[in-house]
Amino acid sequence: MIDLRSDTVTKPTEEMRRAAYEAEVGDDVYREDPTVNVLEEKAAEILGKESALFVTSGTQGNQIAVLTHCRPGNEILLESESHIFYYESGAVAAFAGVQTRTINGVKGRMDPLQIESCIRGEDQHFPETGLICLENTHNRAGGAVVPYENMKDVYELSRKYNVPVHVDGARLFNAAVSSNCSVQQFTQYSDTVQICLSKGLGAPVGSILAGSKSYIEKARKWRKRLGGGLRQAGILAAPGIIALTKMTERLAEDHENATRLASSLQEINSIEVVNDVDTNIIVVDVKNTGYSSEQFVHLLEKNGVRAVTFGPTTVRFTTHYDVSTNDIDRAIHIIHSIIKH
Ligand code: TLP
Repeated sequence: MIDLRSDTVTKPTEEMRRAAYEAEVGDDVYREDPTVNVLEEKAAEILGKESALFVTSGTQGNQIAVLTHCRPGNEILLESESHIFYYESGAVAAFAGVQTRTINGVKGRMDPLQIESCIRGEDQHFPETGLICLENTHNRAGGAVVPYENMKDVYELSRKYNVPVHVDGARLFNAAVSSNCSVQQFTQYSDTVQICLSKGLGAPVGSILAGSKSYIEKARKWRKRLGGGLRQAGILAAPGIIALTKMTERLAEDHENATRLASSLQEINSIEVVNDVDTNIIVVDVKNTGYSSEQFVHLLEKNGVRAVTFGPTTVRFTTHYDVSTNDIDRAIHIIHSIIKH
């Protein structure tokens, strides 16, 4: 089975498994887990922030970010198809008690002028704008890189209005590798950032939330409230250290495989590749094949390829560490044969 459903399906490498086995551990709620401490220090350094916190998942990291930045009754600005809005089970409403104001982006990027026009002024009728959320790469825009120039513009205007900026950087290393720059080129234009260790970077579990020292202290309390204070978490942090220090550069291979798959899919008349394939995600529209996305995904699965539905007629493929170029060529062959017959 060639599993292209998500880069979340990657399994830990041998080295990660060994590191987990050998990890020095302690009780992290007492801040006595040396491996977690190393991961958090390294993450803060790499992301160019004062401090970092190991959290259980990307969703938890984003939720802690919103909870720490906002108060109930605040309004947050975010892109209409951002993960926080689209895929986190309504958690910002359920937990933080904030309302969302969505802005349609183009390739995942929001127009700074539109953001500015949505920031609330002083008026007793209005909620306070508590946070601007960006997502990079943008999942539903097909792994699109939001250029750091756009982030800079948003960040500069956010200073004018004193509204913090959080970046859902679940795949921020993909953005950095694709743009041939350091991750700090992006994170410098944010107050806080969440990055996932468990997607293309291959760790089994975990994300990092990074920001200022005082912010991360408050975030630590929210993590505890949410039941995310783990004990001998070094077992999980050890693979995370490898993810962060050894697995980022190789994301370029996933991007090459994605481009390879996309250009071959483009040759099939009835399939339309709808995104630009900046990174490791390919979104195709299959309506001209006569199949719905569900039928198409089912057919693929029967023939040994897994993908996910992305809309009624759209399907997402995601490349990652556990699919080789050979696997991609096999997947290409399978898809061509299914569509021919
Ligand atoms: N995305 C998953 C699904 O939840 C859709 C996927 O397969 O792509 N931010 C972004 C941009 C994400 O894509 C994801 C996961 C998360 C946050 C949440 O991370 P986890 O799954 O660790 O909670």
